Amino acid sequence: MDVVTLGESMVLFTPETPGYMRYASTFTSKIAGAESNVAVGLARLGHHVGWFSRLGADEFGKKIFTFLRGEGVDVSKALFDGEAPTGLYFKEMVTDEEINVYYYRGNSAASRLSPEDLDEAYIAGARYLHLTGITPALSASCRETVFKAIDIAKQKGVTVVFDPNLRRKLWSEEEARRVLLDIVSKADIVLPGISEGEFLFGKDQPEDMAKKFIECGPSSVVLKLGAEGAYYYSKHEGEGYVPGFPIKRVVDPVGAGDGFAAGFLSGLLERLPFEKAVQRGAAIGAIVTTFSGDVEGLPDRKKVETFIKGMNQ
Ligand code: KDG
Repeated sequence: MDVVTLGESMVLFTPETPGYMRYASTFTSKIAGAESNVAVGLARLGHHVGWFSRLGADEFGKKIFTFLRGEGVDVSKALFDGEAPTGLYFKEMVTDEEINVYYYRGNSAASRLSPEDLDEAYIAGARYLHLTGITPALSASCRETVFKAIDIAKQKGVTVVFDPNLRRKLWSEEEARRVLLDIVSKADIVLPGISEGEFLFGKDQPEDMAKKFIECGPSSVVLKLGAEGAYYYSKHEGEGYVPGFPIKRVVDPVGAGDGFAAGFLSGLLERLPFEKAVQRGAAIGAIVTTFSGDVEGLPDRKKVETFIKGMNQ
């Protein structure tokens, strides 16, 4: 495997009409979950990627499994749990500016993921282990799973890539800060958004904030700056700003960070210069915002290359 990732995937329901969900009568169902979004993004770019989690042994679990397998993600390590349901998530597009998410994932099958579910050889066989800060927020056993996966990766020389993906609805600020910083200190590469950096370290300029991340332990940090692009700092690859890609209209920003992670990781896998890997991340993040749904806009190689070329002309 090029990349192995783990974490909860859910069925996503979106009302077919804008406005408050209480007035919606028809919903579209899609697939979501930060880690599987990244996996789909990498698979579409032609990489070998494995994702695992616990899914409910129910129709929604089967829907997620089938979808991810159809996208070319290796799901051979995914587990079906007969004791708990697949988590659900609703995305309410009230207006272009107001988007709300509602989770129905407490005690879901994925929240029962535990360290015993980890296949050491599977993780050890990957070049990168991708993790997010969503999984440790789900339950104590999920948190232990994340730390055990990091231990395995570190013992086996697998590079740990961590996206803090702060989800305030899932845990208290204090706990989130403590656990996310602990994971940052163990990761090799971190991909925070600027607001996550502010949450962890307080308001700062990107250069100073990046230094604070590096002082915690990682060798590289890529700070996502939204429409402004990204700032990266790497002990071995230098530093710099990568401009954002202007787009006409943001349709749905959810999933842009996962697209960024997929693009960036694919650049590293292809041994592109670090700056070019960040640029590919920024390009895919931008493309994703122009589609409704968390994975629908993830591009194939031709599309992202054309997009980057078009913007650089
Ligand atoms: O990054 C997008 C994810 O937030 C979305 O797909 C759902 O995993 C999800 C979550 O926990 O919010």
